Amino acid sequence: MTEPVQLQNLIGGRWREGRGGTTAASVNPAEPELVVASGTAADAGDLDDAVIAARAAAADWSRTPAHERGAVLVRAAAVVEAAAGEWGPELAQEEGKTRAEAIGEVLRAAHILRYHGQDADREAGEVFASPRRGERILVTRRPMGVVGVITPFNFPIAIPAWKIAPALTYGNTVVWKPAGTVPLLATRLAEALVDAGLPDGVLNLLIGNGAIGAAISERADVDAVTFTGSTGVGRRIAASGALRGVSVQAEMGGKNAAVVLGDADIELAVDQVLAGAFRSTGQKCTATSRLIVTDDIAADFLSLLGERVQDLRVGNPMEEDTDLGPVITADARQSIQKGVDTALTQGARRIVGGIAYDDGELATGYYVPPTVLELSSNAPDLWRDELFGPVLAVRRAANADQAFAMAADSEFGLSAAVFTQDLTRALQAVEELDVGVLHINSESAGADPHVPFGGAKKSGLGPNEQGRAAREFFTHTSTVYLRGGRAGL
Ligand code: UN1
Repeated sequence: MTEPVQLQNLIGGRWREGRGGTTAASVNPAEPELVVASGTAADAGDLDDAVIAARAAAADWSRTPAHERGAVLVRAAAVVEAAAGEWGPELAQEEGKTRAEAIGEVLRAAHILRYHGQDADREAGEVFASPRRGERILVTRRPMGVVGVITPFNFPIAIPAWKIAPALTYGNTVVWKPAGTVPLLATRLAEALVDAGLPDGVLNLLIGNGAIGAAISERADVDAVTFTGSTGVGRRIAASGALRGVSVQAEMGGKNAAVVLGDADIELAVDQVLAGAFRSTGQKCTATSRLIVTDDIAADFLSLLGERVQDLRVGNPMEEDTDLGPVITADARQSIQKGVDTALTQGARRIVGGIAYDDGELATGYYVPPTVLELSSNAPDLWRDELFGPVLAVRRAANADQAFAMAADSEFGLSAAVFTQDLTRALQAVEELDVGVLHINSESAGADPHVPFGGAKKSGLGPNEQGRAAREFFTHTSTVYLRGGRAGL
């Protein structure tokens, strides 16, 4: 990629410059001097236009048969799939995950679009008997109207797809603000939907920084807002929505534990913990950031894990043999390193990593070494705080009961992974771990589009995403007391 790709906003079916006058650009976090894409940011006036366009398109789109709405998504899925070889590398350069993961994410976006598109031909409500003669009670579903969609950097095309696809199939129109660091992949998804025949105004894309996202969440004429990102921003959006009577769905932080019990298949557990902690450079809300190992296997397990982490190749995500790319920004790198330094000051034991790169391309790019720290009981911060980077905090447990209690020791409850071949222990984990997503013998990250996704405890607010759960947020019920209207029948 030599010249930056030119970006525009999509408002009312037209691609146009933002009127904000400020530049919205993404840089390559592996080589920050390289601008990946650039355009003019949207301003408050553009947001007004986008909401007006989305409102104007809402009535017709909501009356378009669900089958036709779904067909647009199925066609968009084909466009995205065909472009994976091109957009995957763009994603790797804009976000920093490896090329293979990036191509995988583009294909995942296609899968999500196809699932929701095909699921449009579903039953559309329920019928209840009535206590009155000659009457039926129908519980039908209506779209919310105009939905604000605010998406994070870490899955620049898959998370937008998993919010926008159900928003659209359920008959809503959308005003979308992607993270300022990844406008190019947002543009690609919008292009795919336009190519697939989405009518004008049904999806509006605004590029720029967080101010536009905040402005979306402060409008009373947006009917619902769906957000994925940090806990602080999610709570502000939810508070702002509550003040204005706007529904909010917020997917936020995680401090997800992997629990490895003495009877686990060690090779499998090491592979999965590595994947959970270090794929996407640890930048997933579902990433494994805490590891609890029982004493009987701890020494062997940690020494094998340490060797495997040492062997991970950190480097440019576009190179074939890279395992870990950079994190998204210099600020992210700094705050992750600060979290590591604090843990070391508090007495954590360094198993591997932890020392910032100080020269060469790993220092110029926003690289953070994959790090595993064993915590003593007085190193509380790293056990509690989400760093959103390639850092794994480890503790040992005397037995399975203590291990599950340690896993539960978090204000968050997004995901967890438990490694055991003992069915009784696996069932105990199902009973005791209060999480939205539980993986038994697989990594803590990963989610399919046909089943609910969302966090327990402080990880999420509002209804879950995906599968049937999605309709709880993107529609409301309308209960119809239905009689024929002719007296005596
Ligand atoms: C995954 O685990 O593959 O922001 C998806 C996130 C989550 C999605 C995780 N909302 O990382």
